[in-house]
Amino acid sequence: MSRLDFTEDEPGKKVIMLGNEALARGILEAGVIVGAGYPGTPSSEILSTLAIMKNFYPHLKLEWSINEKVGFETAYGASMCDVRAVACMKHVGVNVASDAFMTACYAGARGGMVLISADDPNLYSSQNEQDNRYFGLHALVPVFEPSTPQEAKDMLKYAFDFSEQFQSLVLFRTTTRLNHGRGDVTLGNIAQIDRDYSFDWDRSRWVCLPSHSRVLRMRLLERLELISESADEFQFNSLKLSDEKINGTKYGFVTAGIPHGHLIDALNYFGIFEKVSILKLGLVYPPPKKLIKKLYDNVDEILTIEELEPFIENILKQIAYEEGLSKEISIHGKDFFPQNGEFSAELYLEIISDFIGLEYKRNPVPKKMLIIPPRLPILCPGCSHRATFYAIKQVEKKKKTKFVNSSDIGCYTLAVYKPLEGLDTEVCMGGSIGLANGITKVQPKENPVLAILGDSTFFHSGIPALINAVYNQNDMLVIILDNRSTSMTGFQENAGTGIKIDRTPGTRVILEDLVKGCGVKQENIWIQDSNELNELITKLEEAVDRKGVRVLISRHTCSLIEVNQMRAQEITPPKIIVDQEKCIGCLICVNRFGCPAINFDEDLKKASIDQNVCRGCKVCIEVCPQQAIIEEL
Ligand SMILES: Cc1ncc(C[n+]2csc(CCOP(=O)(O)OP(=O)(O)O)c2C)c(N)n1
Repeated sequence: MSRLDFTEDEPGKKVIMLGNEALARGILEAGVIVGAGYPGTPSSEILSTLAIMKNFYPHLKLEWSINEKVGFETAYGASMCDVRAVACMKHVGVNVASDAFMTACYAGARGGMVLISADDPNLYSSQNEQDNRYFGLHALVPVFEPSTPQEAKDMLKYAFDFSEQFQSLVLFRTTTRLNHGRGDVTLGNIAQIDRDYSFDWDRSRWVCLPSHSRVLRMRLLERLELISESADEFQFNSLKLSDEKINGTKYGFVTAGIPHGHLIDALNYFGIFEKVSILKLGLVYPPPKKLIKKLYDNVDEILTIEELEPFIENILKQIAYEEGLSKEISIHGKDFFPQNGEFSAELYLEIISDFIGLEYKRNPVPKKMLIIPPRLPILCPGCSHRATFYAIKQVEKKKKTKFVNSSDIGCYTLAVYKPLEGLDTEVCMGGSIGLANGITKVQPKENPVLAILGDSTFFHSGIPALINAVYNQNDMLVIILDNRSTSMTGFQENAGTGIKIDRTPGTRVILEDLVKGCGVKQENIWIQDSNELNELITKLEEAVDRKGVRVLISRHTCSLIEVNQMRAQEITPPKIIVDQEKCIGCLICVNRFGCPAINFDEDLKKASIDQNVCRGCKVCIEVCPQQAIIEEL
């Protein structure tokens, strides 16, 4: 395997890196051994980059864990053995890990331990836009936030030293722009940590029963106090003071993370960078009180710029109150910047000009700008999920009823849009079966309740909800869309494929055995290839009619993976065409099935198949009532 730049052992070399690659590099340079987590945008490339690095640094022990709680615990178990360890996840993953995190913070870290939370302002690929800095406040754990890929690497490397120095966990918050942006990064030394790793048999520390945890909580508070006292010296905090006034007022700004770079650009745009004071935080919690007081002493008005919640703003206001300064200094934040979304460069110019009272005219939109029409996200051509949702619709129609389709998070969530409109709920991973437990208790029986989720999601958090359904006799039909992949987040392997993160074989977990193990009766389990549409409809009908907890595994490899496998084996996919003689222009294939490979000629009133898009799944052959869609042999 050829080396990629981010794997080089060449300190001083400058490399352009994705933020997540820079984070992985920071982990490598810190001498971390164990890395675990669960995929989720925008965090996924951190562990997968480490998996590439493992080819050259075999000391790395990595895994895709089954969910974020297990990922966090895997890393924390390693920390108990004095090993440096990292857990990586997206912001909502921290909700899943929080049960472990909220108590692990008491005993703290032995080997340096960092939890990376990749937050997603603007919900580019998430179900909410929660601000996970509050998890640090909640758990009394320090929160770091970097502004650039270089800083992300350096700050993360330092986070492991810091964690060991204070025996504290560190919550490392990034946002999508940092994770998925690129920048220059200067490579550093790759630390080799020479220690006798082994478990520390200290029950008073690791057994968190009440009598121990009362003591541990006092230690946690003492630890936070020590960190607070050192926060002013934190090497990634900086204070730039200016004595100049603008229109008779001395202005100060406080930022952290991505907003810092945007602020500098905006100040330079107005030519006022030298005229304002700026406090940049790398450690956003606990706050550096002396630096903050210095800023208060130097300015009249402060604007805090942070994406999502007024986290820093509230801390600043609290300190001003404690210092008796709340009437003398005005601290702004969410009265200027929104509490939602990601801030555009334009927004900084508008708001900063408004805050200071500067002239600013919005840049006119160029007349010849390319306007891209808004398009809904759609399932891929050949996606087996389309076949399953189409089959569900057919059974619904046959039975002249409406199902409650309690669903989940994965590629299949896109089936919410026309023409499939196959989802009625989607809240959080595993929520499909969880919600169905409640819906089925009260919904009239003429509306069968379906819980529809993917294979990775079932492994992640569907299992307890299924056991709950069996135990409590909550009638439902669970449909597991087994495409043998965690496709939505980048085709990561999972327990069902049995391939580990470094692509070596692990032990495969057989989905149907698992379902049976959850207590579902053998006669209530069906397995069907999703792309064999007519058989799928037959089995679905049977499963809908049955009572109790039933599970149908609709199985077909993700079409993107399948097409790549075919290419690798130089297999040409079947060529599917429309027999123009037989096509009557009924539009069922377009308006009800909705595969993007099928086109319709409005003049000829005939369908056709775009061979550049079609993946040869053949499902549309069974969709066409005229038998006009055929395989060209
Ligand atoms: C708690 C949590 N962790 C991670 C994610 C990110 N995520 C969204 S869908 C998904 C998995 C989808 O895999 P699967 O269920 O197999 O469906 P597929 O996309 O393959 O159809 C993940 C990891 C999330 N939304 N919530």
